[in-house]
Amino acid sequence: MTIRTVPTTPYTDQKPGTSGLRKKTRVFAQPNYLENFVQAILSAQPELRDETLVVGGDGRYLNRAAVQTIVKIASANSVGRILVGRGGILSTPAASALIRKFKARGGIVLSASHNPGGPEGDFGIKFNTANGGPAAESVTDAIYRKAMEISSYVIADAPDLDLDNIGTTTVENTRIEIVDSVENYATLMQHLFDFDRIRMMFHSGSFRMRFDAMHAVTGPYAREILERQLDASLGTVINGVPLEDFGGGHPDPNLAYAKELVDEMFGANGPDFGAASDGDGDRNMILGKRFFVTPSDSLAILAANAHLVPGYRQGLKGIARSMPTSAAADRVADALGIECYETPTGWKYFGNLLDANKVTLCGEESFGTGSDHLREKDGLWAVLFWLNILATRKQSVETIVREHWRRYGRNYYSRHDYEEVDAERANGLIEHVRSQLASLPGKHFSNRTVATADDFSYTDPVDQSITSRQGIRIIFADGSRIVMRLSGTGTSGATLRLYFENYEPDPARHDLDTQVALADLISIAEHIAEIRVRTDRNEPTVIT
Ligand code: VG1
Ligand code: CO
Repeated sequence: MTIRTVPTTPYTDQKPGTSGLRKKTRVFAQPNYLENFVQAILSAQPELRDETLVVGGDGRYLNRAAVQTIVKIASANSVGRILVGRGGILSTPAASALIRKFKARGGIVLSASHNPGGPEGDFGIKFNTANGGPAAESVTDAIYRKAMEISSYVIADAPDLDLDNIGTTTVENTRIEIVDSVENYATLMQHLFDFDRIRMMFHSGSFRMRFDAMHAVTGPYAREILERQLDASLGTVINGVPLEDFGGGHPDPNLAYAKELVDEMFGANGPDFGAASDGDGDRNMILGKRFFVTPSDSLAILAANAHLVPGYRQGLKGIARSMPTSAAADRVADALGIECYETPTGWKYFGNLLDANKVTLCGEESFGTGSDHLREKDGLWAVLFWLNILATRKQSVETIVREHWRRYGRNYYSRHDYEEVDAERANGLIEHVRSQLASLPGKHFSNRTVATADDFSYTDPVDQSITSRQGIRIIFADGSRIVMRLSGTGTSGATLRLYFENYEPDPARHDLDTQVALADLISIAEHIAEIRVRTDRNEPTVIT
């Protein structure tokens, strides 16, 4: 076998975004585009030499070919051992689990998460470090610098791997193992949750569940755990076969895109519990019969009920939520007498808090929840957590949520996304609001008064690093908020995200329609940010 050195030139757009490099598939299909970035990762991580690397992806178009390329480049760069998910498939949480279990020095995960796949869709690549989590900014910056100065990469001239059969081969001095990531992941879940109790609930025959894998990566994991190990009836998992184009869908588990599931849950005689996950399996949506649980509420409810779950019976060390996520979890943390940390958007900011044992549960409003069992958010984990709570409390999802609101109050919450807005106009809008920040406090809007207004800046409590300009917060006297920021994960134009939160302690007012409960905040945002004129849109693209 020989190693080839291939001359190449840098691409100027290879700056890693929120969770790695995420671009249109056709951008990735350009000659040497993927190769450059993979070589940049390996050059920036010399400690991978002779050590273990985990490789896999969410199964989208280009996944298999990209895995073959990565394995050959990693072999040529003297990586000691490569663990590849069977079929080239690894969900993001399963990759995190493998890195931790086998003490790998890193992992390369191929995914554009919830963005559509296929030749006209999106593709992505991200690097996770030895703790199993997304690389910190210092690492992604180093990768970017390598990508910008690259002049060649090395690749082993080896035949393609048989990705579909468990086994070990050797390329150059690298051992390559095709592994069953489903088994490893399922074992981890068995240690956290009361599988016997959940199985009994399914055996009772009076509990029905539907899980929509959206033709994305979670299908094989969900079928094994829910249908085989927990005896949920066959057919509980729908759209369970991963497809290269996710069946033409948008593998984003929310009320807009998981329509098949939502229709069934809100239809006549729907199941008792519904859930869905995204392209790479790290997000989750939780539904009851005719009932939607916001991700922010879900985090708070998991925290309030964690003592019912074996893996968390000893109690929680702390909770962390991203800044735009509602403060519902803060109230639970208060009641439990533990700290609640507020971080910038993106899972990487939870890594230090988890590694330092400061928090046990983490969550984001964008359908992401997770814990110290991994360093990524974990869709199926959240679903099993809910199942464990349902099997213990023997109440409906709606009853559990309503009781929670009665005790802690309700944080009405919604996010409005304006997608593919002209980037210059979107930046202009944010600048326009930034310029008003100093003058907003004390101002009255209908019956609300602005208490504080700022651009969120975060000082990491562990390493004291500062991350600034993470989103505009306009906070009112009663704690209600408007948050505005631009997405870091979009692949065309800019995506403007507006987040609205209205705290309502009075149980007599817990039955309002969410958009109605937030209506005055929505019009205040329009007044301050001139969204219609500045985006040239009459309404958001997606409301969740
Ligand atoms: C979005 C979400 C954020 C999430 C990120 C990655 O980022 O808002 O909460 O961490 O996607 O999720 P942004 O910058 O577009 O708002 V995923 O499922 O890629 O791993
Ligand atoms: Co995802």
